[in-house]
Amino acid sequence: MRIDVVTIFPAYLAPLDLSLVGKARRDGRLDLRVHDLRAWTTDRHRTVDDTPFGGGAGMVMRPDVWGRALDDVLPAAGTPGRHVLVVPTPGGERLTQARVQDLAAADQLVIACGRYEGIDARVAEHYAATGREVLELSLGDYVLNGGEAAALVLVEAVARLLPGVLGNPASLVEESHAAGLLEYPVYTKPPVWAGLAVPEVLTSGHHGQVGRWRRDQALARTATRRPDLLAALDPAALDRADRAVLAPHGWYVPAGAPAPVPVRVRPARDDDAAALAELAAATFPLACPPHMPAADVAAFVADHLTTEHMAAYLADDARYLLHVADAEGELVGYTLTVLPRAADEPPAAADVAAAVTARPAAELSKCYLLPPYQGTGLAAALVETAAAAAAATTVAGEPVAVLWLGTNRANRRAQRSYARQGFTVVGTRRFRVGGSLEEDVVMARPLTTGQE
Ligand code: 6GU
Repeated sequence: MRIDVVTIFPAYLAPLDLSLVGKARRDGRLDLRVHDLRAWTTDRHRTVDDTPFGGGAGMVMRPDVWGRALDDVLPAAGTPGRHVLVVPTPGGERLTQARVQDLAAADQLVIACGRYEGIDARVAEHYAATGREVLELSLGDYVLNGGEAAALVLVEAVARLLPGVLGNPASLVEESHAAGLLEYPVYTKPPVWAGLAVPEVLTSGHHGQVGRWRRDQALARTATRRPDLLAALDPAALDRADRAVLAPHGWYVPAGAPAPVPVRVRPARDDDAAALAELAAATFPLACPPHMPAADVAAFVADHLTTEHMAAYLADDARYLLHVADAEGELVGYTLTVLPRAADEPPAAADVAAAVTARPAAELSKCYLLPPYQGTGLAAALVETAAAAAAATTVAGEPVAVLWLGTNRANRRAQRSYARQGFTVVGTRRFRVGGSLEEDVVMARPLTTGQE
């Protein structure tokens, strides 16, 4: 590959004689030429800049000087091969590994390093208009004094992808950004340093477990440091184990979605009431057994799940806890937890709760998800949040110690899911849906408070 760098500071590019890039040049894999822009000036002072039209601070690089330089360095329009004019500028497209890979496949890069306030805008316009590929690139959201540092970055990033430049091309496969994820942490000898031991799995000799651990670390790091990269992942690249790692970081892969989605489980707010009612009306029928008359289902929704009901639950936070799964503003799941009444109040579901325990028990009355989110791990996150909130409440000075729920006997999927979340079957109950009297399985799990 050939790379030409045009700059008023050729000495700035001296490091490109060193290390892998220097070796690639000596080996003939990279034909790198650095040009002094002032060679194309025509005046005694070798002037490359002038004051900006329209006024303002600083100086702008003259298009006539750049035009003579680039006409010499770029091949004529229409020359076979891919010749790219790269203009580093903080106003350019953000440089990514994907773009680096793309540029590594070109025949020639001509990097035009601007200084001062930049190069007269007609330069990029002219070379694009005459059929050249022109690419304005930025390293990131900060300002450098000129394009030279960016040229160093680009040459190194491109050169290491050229065939034969890296000693071990396998290291290109797993490195950060190659798979759309940040790289896992790496360790070497000694096995204990500064009191810190290398993670045990890495010395175990289990290649499968090492691979899984590294993948988990890469996913977790990406979730915390670069959530923007997760949002761009293809779900086809995420297996079940990957999804299980992402869920506790608040990322879920709903069925049919083009990418993982960040979902926040949070207490419901008063202004969620209408959206909650809509979600409840959409999800409740899906959990009813098929033999249940539609009219009974509709009656239940009208009697328990309207905006007014939700507003009433929200207003009575001594009795009800509502949590929602908020997917970037869309409610995709919710729980309703009913706190126990004090001993001197008429017992609500005391028949069931008493069967479970003598201690205060809260009822997980509702836990529903939109179908695409079922099986994603989001139900567990909702239940954990509801359980933690219930455990943090007290009734007549006693902490709520049990979370229980009733779920339709026919809904085996729900029962399996609750069993995975620590619930065991403790009994049955009758549950009225409109005119239908249904048999529920009652399940319960103990709650631990933060202090225990
Ligand atoms: Cl490519 N040039 C300059 N001058 N500043 C930058 C940059 C480029 N990328 C980030 N900041």
